[in-house]
Amino acid sequence: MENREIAAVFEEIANLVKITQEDPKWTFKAAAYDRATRSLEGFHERVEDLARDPQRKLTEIPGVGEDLAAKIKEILDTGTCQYHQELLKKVPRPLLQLLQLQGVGPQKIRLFHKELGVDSIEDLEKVAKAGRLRELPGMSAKSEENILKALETFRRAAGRFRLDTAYETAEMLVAYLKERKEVEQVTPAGSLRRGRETVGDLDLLVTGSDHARIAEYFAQHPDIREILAKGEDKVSVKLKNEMQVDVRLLEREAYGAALMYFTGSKEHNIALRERAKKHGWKLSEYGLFEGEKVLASRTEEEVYKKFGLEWIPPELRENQGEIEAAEKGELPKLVELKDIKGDLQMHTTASDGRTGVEEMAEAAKQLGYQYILITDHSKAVTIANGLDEKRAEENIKRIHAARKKVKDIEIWAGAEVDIMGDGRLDYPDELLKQFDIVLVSVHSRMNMPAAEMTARLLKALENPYVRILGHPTGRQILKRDPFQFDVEKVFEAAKKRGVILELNGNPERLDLNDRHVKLAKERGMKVIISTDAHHPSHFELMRYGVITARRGWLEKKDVLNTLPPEKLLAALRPLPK
Ligand code: DGT
Ligand code: CA
Ligand code: CA
Ligand code: ZN
Repeated sequence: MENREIAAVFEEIANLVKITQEDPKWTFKAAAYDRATRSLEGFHERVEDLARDPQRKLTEIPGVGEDLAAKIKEILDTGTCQYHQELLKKVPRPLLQLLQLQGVGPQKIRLFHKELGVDSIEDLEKVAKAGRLRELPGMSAKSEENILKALETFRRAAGRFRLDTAYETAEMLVAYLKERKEVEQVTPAGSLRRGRETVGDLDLLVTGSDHARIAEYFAQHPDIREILAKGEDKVSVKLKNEMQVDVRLLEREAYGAALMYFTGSKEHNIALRERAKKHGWKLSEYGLFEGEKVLASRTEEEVYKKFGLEWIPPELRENQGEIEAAEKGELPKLVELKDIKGDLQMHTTASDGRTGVEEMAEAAKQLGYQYILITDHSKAVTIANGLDEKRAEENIKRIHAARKKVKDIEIWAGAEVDIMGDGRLDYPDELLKQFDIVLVSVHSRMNMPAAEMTARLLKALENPYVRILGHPTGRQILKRDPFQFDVEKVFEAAKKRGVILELNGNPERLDLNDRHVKLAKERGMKVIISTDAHHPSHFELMRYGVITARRGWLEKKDVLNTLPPEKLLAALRPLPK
């Protein structure tokens, strides 16, 4: 069992305690479970391994006392916990779904449930549309409108999963399938292979010697909730995490054609089929045919070649000009994970990160990075324990001290400085000038009208110390829409001033998104890809940033943190004298 699965149970307990409020000490209890949840999510080793070690104790985990240690043990042993189950009986299941709405927490859920008898998302939608929420204590017409917006976002997102969730699930299933000796190849296709920011369902393509037996084996996976269809060459299932998986068993001879077909996108496939038609050919999941004759089918390269095209990387297959570029031999040579030489946004225990500067630096070195930029939050972000001026100066000293301890990597002192509502920065210039690199971003008042937000961003970019604009649109995937502003204007101003745009590679954000990244490239701008790591393990999220950059057609030269340290510094906006 993974740490985050245990953490998820604790998180739900905390929410249930806050919704029911039956326990006389509920605030205390909820806080304890909240603390333990965070601590489990950030714990540096597998809790399951820790539990197995007779020399050690679960109470080594910060925020975990005897009582919570017993609960963890129970979850590890039985997969569930009595206390959690009892709490669940007190709350209608669909009510908990409300937690997925942006800006709706346990307190509001309790309020809606108690005052208006809301038991589900559907109920909430009804009372919100009837204008009944605004009358509740602590609510207003504005907060009611926000709930309606959150409902709309939720409806749009329903049934889709974040790229990282899909990736992890696919990796787990691929490993499971590969355990069987009958299985030869397993490749995730569909939107996952194209690296889309969200994935509807997983499409796994399998070749092997005994289809029926492989299908039988797959259908026994313990994470399957329901088998939707099972034939000789296809199994469709719904997993316990609600994700649908289509497993297709294929013939080796047609693997390339099938891989192309099921990778999509549909638009890309349609464009290729049109091309086939012009030649009097037919393209299907079984191959490229002229009459009965197979022209190509075994590998993707062969099929593309027959069309006179270079092989097209899956991330580009959206019919956005990639076929034309392949025809001219002008496909971009896309940036790769191994090109990345450093990470330029991360947080430490000074603000809301979970480890210190040295641990982050050591971990970065392990990845072969040549530099990192520490960017703890500024004071306006109180929930992330942002640093006031005095603590920021101490943090700079701490970062400088770490340089002496961890060699062979540049450790730059930076900050993620908040852009205030009026576009001013959260720190004065006297402090800003002490950082090596200043990154700025918006974390508050994201609902302001577009014109006001545009002015706010433009004002922030005027500050001569600003060198990177962090997560420029503020969106959180499947959770929070981007804030509204004039993207073209802000890009133009950033370019003029030499401010680099961040592609925040954290899969919760992917901000800039693929289209904005492509737009930036078309405007002749560079980006940096960062992970916004709060723990060394988050450095791995770089892969999602790189995938998104690839979807935006970026090459190595378009991404500044592929440069060695001195070249990167030279490419940033020059600092005032
Ligand atoms: P998703 O699952 O919604 O994130 O998106 P995809 O792209 O994975 O779509 P999915 O799972 O419906 O189908 C997988 C691939 O199969 C898709 O990318 C292209 C191919 N495909 C599916 N339906 C059609 C179709 O009607 N025509 C063509 N040409 N290809 C299709
Ligand atoms: Ca799919
Ligand atoms: Ca599918
Ligand atoms: Zn941020």
